[in-house]
Amino acid sequence: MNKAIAIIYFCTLSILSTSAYAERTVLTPDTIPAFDDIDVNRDSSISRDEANNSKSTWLMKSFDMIDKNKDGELSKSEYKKVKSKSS
Ligand SMILES: [Ca+2]
Ligand SMILES: [Ca+2]
Repeated sequence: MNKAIAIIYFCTLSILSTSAYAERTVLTPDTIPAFDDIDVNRDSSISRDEANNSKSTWLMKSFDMIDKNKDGELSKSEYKKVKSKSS
């Protein structure tokens, strides 16, 4: 009995994690937050902290993808490339 419950539990878990993964592959949402709204300290780049504070799950997930030169910051030009791709 307990074994059956455990199997159901793990099946449910794997289904949930699969759908979460599928969501992560979405590259650009319908609405991308404005650069200036995320760049809180106005240094013309978006830090990881600013991305996390933006409440945009898309931005948090896509941060590494957008950061082409891997310096841990999103420059305005890096961000613009994503925006132009979506429109
Ligand atoms: Ca900034
Ligand atoms: Ca960068």
